[in-house]
Amino acid sequence: MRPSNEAILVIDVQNDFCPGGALAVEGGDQIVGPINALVPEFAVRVFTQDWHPVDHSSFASQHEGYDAFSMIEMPYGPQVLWPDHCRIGSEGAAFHRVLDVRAADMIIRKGFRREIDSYSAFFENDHETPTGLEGYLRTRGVDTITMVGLATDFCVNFSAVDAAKLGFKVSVVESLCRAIDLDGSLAAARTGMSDAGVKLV
Ligand code: VGL
Ligand code: ZN
Repeated sequence: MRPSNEAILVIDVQNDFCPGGALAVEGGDQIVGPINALVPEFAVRVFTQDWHPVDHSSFASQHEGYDAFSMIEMPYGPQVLWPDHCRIGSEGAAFHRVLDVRAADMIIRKGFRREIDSYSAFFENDHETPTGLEGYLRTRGVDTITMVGLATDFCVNFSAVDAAKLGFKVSVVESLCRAIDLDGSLAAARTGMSDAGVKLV
């Protein structure tokens, strides 16, 4: 058992990010068993769930003439347009059936406002609207976070960098993450996380 100041953050281990899903990440399902084995070592256990309304502005289907995986300028900055995924209440938004969700203390949903996406578990993509997770972790006495899940270069990356900026000690277990890797986004994410003081283990 790890000490009480350490939390595990399990990011977006949902059907749509696993093989067969709407935004499948290669090998996404391979990390589920090892994550189940690791979670019980932690005193504080938070899972995240990407959770979008059917008309979410990050969906390419909402922007005429734009294809999935193209870029668009949003009021809060550049945004990748995605295939429709993790629609609220859908099977795709459900956690992978093998993931032991019973072990979670807290499940935080993100991306539920139509106008703004949220990769990070801490702030929406404007980098200033909080999700409330910082307060949850601090009031539980957490100062150190281990992160695993999907996808390495998007939600794990943004969550890890934000947590480090907030002053948490952050480790990302790369063997328990899988990447989308869009145009070198994995390499950029690894550099960005290292520069932010995130430990890649
Ligand atoms: C994610 C793209 C869109 C992720 C979520 O979990 O990394 N990526 N929504
Ligand atoms: Zn999403």
